[in-house]
Amino acid sequence: SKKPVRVAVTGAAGQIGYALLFRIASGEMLGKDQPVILQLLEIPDEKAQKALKGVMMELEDCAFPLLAGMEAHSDPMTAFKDTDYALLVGSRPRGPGMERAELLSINGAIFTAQGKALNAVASRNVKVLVVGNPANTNAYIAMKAAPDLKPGNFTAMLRLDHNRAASQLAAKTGKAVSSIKKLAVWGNHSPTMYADYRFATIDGASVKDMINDQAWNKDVFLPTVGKRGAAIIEARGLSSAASAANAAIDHMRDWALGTNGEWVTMGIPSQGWYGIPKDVMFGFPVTCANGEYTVVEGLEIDAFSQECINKTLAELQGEQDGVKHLL
Ligand code: NAX
Repeated sequence: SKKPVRVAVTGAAGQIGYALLFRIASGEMLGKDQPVILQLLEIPDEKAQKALKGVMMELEDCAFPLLAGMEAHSDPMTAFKDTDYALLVGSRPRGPGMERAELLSINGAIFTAQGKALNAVASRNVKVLVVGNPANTNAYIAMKAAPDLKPGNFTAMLRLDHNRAASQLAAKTGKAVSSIKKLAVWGNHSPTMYADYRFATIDGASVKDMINDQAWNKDVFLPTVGKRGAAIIEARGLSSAASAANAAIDHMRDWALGTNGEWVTMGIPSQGWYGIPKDVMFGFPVTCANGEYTVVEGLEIDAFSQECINKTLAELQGEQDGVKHLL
C-alpha cells in the first residue's frame, strides 16, 4: 500500500473545513488508495481550538481506513512541517464597515506568516491552494513570502467559479453538466472574473453556437456567475461552504491526479501568458498531468474578451499594489 502523504488545512474548524476534511479523509481528493495525515491549523483562540478538537472527534468516529494520522496545530511552523499539500482556507473575511485596505493588511499578515512557514518547513514540492479571500492576492502574498519554493506551486481557487459557470451552461442548454468541455475562467476570484464559453463544447458541438445570444452572455450569464456567492449568502444566510469545499477537492484532485486532457481553471502565477504580467495570480484554463499543470495557449482573445480580461486584471493589480508594502 502507498505511503501516507501529509495534507495541511488551515481554518479547519470553519464551515468550509467542516465540508472539506471528511472528503479528504475518505479519499475523494487524492484517491481511494492514498492514505493521508491531516495537519490541521486553527487560530490559538481557545474556542477555535476546542471546535477543532470536536471536528477531529467526528473524524475519528468515521473510522476512515485512509486516515493514517491527524494533528491539531495553532502555529503554521508546526502545522506545515513536511506537508505535501496545503489548503489555506482560513482568512479574515471582510467585516461590516471594514475598508479594503484593512482587509488586505490583516490578510497580508496572515499569508506572509503562512508563506514563510511553508518556505521553512514544508515539503519542497508542496502544492498550495489558497481558498481564503481575497484568494488570488492571498496566494500572491504567500508565494512572495516563500522564495525557496517553486512559485508555480502556489495557486488560488477559481474552480468554484468554473463549476458555477458549467452548471449555468448546463441549465441553459438542457445538457448534462459533465458533457461540457473546454470552459475557461479568466482572472480574479471576484465578480470581475470572466467566464468564457467561446471554446466550450458539448458532445463536440459549440456551446456558443448552441446559445447564440451575446446579450444573454453579457447581461445574464456573466452577472449570474459573478454574483453567485452573494446570491448564496442572500438565500442561505451563510456563505458558500459545501460548494467551495467541493471546488477545493476538484482543484487538488485534478492537479495531483490529472485531467486526461480536459480543461479546468486554476489561479496560477502568470508566466506572461495572454499578456498577463509575470507573477500576477490569475485564473487561466489549464490541463493537468503527472502532477503539473499546463496553460492552454493560443486561444484567440476577441475584443469583448480582452475588455473583460483587462478589467479583472486591473482589479488584481490594484490589490497587489495594496499589499506591496508588506512584501
Ligand atoms: P469560517 O469563518 O467559517 O471559517 C474560517 C476559519 O478560519 C475560522 O475557524 C477561523 O478561526 C480560521 N482562521 C482565521 N484565521 C486563521 C489563521 N490565520 N490560521 C488558521 N485559521 C484561521 O469561513 P469559511 O466559510 O470556512 O470560509 C473561509 C474562507 O473561504 C473565507 O475567507 C471565504 O471568504 C473564502 N471563500 C472562498 C471561496 C473561493 O472560491 N475562493 C468561496 C467560498 C468562500 O467564501
